[in-house]
This record gives sequence, structure tokens and C-alpha cells, in this order.
Amino acid sequence: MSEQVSLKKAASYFFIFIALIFGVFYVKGNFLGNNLTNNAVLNEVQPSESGDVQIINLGFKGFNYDPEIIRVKYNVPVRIVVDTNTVRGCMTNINIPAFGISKTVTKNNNIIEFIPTKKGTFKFSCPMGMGTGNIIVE
Ligand SMILES: [Cu+2]
Repeated sequence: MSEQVSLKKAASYFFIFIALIFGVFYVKGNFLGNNLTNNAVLNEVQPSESGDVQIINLGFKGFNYDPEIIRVKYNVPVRIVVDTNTVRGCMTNINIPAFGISKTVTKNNNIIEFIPTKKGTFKFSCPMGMGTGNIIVE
């Protein structure tokens, strides 16, 4: 009987622990968001003269960004439209270091734009690297 009680206790401690971790990630995501709002504007680019834009819809699936691999054409503007209904918490802070991007998307500002001026495979991730993927520029 006492064993059952301590099991229940352990389970509830575990649950609180997990809830705290998620809470920290959520707060941290929002905190970073406030700091990076201004930077984000600098990262936005206009479509090329020909009007070509590569539109990628980015969501969240299986504990990671979906798609994890984004294939784009070299030198053609990329517009990543983030589904903030599924991408949440710290995952909303999206970093693409190779192209100088660190932006926290919100419901009303959920677009990341840049021109892939380098060919190769480049990482994108949330601040802690929980969510991560590759942008392949060809
Ligand atoms: Cu994260």
C-alpha cells in the first residue's frame, strides 16, 4: 500500500518536472522573441524582379519541424511561411546562421524571407537545437 502511494508521489513529481521544463522552454521562446523582433525586420527581403519566390510551408510534426529538409534553388528568394498553430514555444525562434537569420515568428508575423546566396547544406534550428533541419541550396 505504501509502495503504491510512493509510486503515485513519484509520478506526480515527474509530471511537475516535465511541466516545468516545458514552461521554461515556453517562457524562453517568448523572451527571445521580444529581443529579436527588430532583427527580424532586417531579414525580410523582397521577391526578385522576375517575381520568383520559393514558398515553403513549415509546420511541426513528430517532435520536429516539418519538413526537416527544405530544398531550394540558388539565388531565388525563399519565403518560409510558419504554421504557428503547430510550431510553438521555443520552436518559434528559427535560426539559420548561414544566412544571418534569427527570427521569432508570431501569429501575425510568421514569414521568414531570405535569398539563398550560397550553395550547400545549411542547418536551421530552434535555440536549443531540439527542433532542427537542413536547407539544401542547389
Ligand atoms: Cu527549442
